[in-house]
Amino acid sequence: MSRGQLFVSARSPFTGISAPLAKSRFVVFGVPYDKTSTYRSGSRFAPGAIRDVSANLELYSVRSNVDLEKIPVHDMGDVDILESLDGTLERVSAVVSEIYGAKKVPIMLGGEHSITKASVDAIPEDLGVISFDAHMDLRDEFLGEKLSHATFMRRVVEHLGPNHLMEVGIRAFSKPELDFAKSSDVEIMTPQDIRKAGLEKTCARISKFLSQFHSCYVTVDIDVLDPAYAPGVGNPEPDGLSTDELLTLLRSSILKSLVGFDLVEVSPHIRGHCRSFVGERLAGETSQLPHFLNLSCEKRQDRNKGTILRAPRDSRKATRRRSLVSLKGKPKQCHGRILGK
Ligand SMILES: [Mn+2]
Repeated sequence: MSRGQLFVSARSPFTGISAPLAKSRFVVFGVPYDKTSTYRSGSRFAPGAIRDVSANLELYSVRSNVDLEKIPVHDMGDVDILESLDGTLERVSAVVSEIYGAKKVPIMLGGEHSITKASVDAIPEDLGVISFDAHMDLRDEFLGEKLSHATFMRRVVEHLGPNHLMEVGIRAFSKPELDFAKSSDVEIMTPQDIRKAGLEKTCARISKFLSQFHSCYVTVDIDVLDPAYAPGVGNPEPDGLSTDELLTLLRSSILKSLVGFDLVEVSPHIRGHCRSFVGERLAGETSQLPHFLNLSCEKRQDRNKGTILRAPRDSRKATRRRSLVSLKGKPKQCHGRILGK
């Protein structure tokens, strides 16, 4: 058993099917940790909730015209977290290091945002980091802690250098964070900047930034979205991005040089004022992950084979196939959408 395997426990897999590790370029794992959350904690429940939703979503992407069912993705399970932040981050780094060492792309489901530091630390590359977030998370310390969900990005730029970071969708920060960002080379884009420039020019700016580096890492704090689209977050901030804006900007961030991705701060138990919207909202938040995977694979397939994929004529048939057939060809029970609903 490897060191990484020692620190994870199996879970019901992402999308309902886990492809063999050897055949998968993407490796999903969860980190159910939210101990440094200071407002609405609960992101420790997100890895399980995201998997539940993913197993009940259609996997065909209208945006990228790619079928996630065709993309082998391995789900390692969840990191067995510790009480201490340092100990948990050490385990996260060990798992990411192992995935990276196997030349695969880690897809990490948080958990709170501090885990991003452990993931970035484990990837020894000339990294450009794109952070989609309402917050800068650039405080030098917060509530007496040098490392937490509110300070981790300051530690990341101390490690990589401030010119390696672009923060997109930023609209909540303290004056010292703003002063630090202005006096260093951290690139910041507010929702107002994005709307003034337009999505096309913003995508070009992101691509240009990433072109300076050998590899790229993308982190998505779900609170980058407006609370109207994603109310279940630890620290909601109004005036955020729409789902369309985020997915469009992600498209320009997902390059062939991508070496790591994470989605953090989803708090699935926060229901806002209308319980009936919970499932829909969570689905909206988490469905971005399949889209991300599709976008990444689309470019690879186009490059390698010029593959043209068509939408299934009967999506129910596709769902049924996903529900009943494992990648090994043996019948397998998993969470499929109930046919006819
Ligand atoms: Mn945030």
